[in-house]
Amino acid sequence: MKIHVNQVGYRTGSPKYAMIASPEKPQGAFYLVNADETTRVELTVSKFGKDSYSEDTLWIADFSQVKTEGRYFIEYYSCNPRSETFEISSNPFASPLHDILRMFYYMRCGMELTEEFAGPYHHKSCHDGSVIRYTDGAVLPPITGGWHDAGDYGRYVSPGAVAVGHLLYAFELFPAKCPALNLPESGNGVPDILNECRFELEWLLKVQFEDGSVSHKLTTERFSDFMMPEEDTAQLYLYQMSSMATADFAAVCALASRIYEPYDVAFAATLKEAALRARDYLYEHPEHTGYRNPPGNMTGWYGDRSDSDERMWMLAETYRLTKDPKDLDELKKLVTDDIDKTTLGWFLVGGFAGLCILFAPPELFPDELTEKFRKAFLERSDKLLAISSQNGYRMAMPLDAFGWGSNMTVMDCSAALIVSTLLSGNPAYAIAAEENVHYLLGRNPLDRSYVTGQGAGAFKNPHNRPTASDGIDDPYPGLVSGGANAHPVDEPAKAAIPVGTPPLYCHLDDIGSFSTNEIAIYWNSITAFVFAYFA
Ligand code: 9MR
Ligand code: ZN
Repeated sequence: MKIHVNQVGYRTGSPKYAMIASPEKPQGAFYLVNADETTRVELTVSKFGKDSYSEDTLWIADFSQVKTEGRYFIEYYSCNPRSETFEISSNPFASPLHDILRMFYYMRCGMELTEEFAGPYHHKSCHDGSVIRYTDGAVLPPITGGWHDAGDYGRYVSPGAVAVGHLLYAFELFPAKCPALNLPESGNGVPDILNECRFELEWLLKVQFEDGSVSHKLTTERFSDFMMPEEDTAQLYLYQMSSMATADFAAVCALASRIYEPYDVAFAATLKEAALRARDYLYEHPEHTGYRNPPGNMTGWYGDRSDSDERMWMLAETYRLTKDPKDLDELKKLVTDDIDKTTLGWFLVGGFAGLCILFAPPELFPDELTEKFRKAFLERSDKLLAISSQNGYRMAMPLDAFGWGSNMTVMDCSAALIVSTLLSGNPAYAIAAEENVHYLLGRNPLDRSYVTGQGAGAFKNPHNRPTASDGIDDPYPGLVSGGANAHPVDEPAKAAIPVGTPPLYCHLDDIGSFSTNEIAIYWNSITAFVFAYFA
């Protein structure tokens, strides 16, 4: 028997469940015990039965009625087994949110991370050599700044734009929740989440070409071996444009222009000018220009089948910024019945258009357009509510969605549910979103918290080059793992996880497992969006 809990904590006022996996009906009672073992409350336990996501036979213990703050664990039959300990408190998610947001500082490229801010993870400046422009072979001066994408040291435009998009919308919708981060810029009068996003935005501005189009990525030809970033001195290439990168760039620069306007008028103007140049390029080039790695280039592909959703996000943001009627006309044409309107992913970005339109000042966008997005969020969320009530771990996430980076999908489902609560006032959606947070923080068959440093079972071996090379046992705090992947492609995971393993068991905390245990900026950023709502 195993008792699975969120190992960080539950909010005082929220429903609180522990999942008990046991092939047989438990004969004894379950108790919620406070950590100094002075109080014990017997819990009501009900049978769930066989869970399709894990194939575990589950019982669910309900301790929603306990509202006294403190540290607790759940115990079976006055002896064993015990769950990990956790907190019940008004805001258990503030500490993980801080670390999840501060992760971006550790990902900064092209500047020294000093001991003052990076502690033991300090390292020298990196990736600051000259750059070859792939299209014509020209040698360019260093293009520094931006965040390393993930466990590799590439810098890719669409993933970077999407990560900034998550963070800026977290700031716009939940400003009071965004904490101070102790950054080199802290104390300059600008909220730290904006200080951190600016580091990426300044880099994005450097990879726009003269004609307004935007490079797809700036990387070496192939992934480096495990080494510190400053040791990776292979030649950097600024690769060719893609329409996906150009549209994501235009969208996030237009969004950022409106967000930074109250803090720095000149920066806002620069962002606006860059956004409109990228938009105008795309007006002149209506065809989808996909990205393919040229011969010899083996770094991340980040391909996309369609750029319609990226153009839709761009036009929503540029229209909101400039009120140019042409943008609205073109936007309306793109908002078809079929286009995705709710996803905040790296290749489906329709949800960002949704956030832009749904939370704009009233009357800016026509009602019938707003209504299409509202309906899409509510319909998706109703499906997720039904799914969550039908599986034992209460995952508000489809069973077939456990691929590479599934924790992003888990958090994306939560984000859609949160938006639906904001739109409808119905708390049921946010409650389902919170069940996914419990999964992320350890309430799963592996007892694994997918955020480093958060919870007794937190994963420790992210596929992350500095973690492999810095000689420090603990990884950076606040990293979100890619998560369970029912179709792993790396050797360690393929060896450890037999084909047909139930999705919730398909994770390996191994530094070599890039398809289940890598880290990425946009996995952290969407998690930050969700945690900013609950914190
Ligand atoms: O996050 C990406 C995931 O959705 C894809 O399935 C996977 C394979 O194409 O690539 C992931 O992105 C990786 C990128 O290509 C390179 N940097 C590391 C990213 C995270 O694994
Ligand atoms: Zn670097």
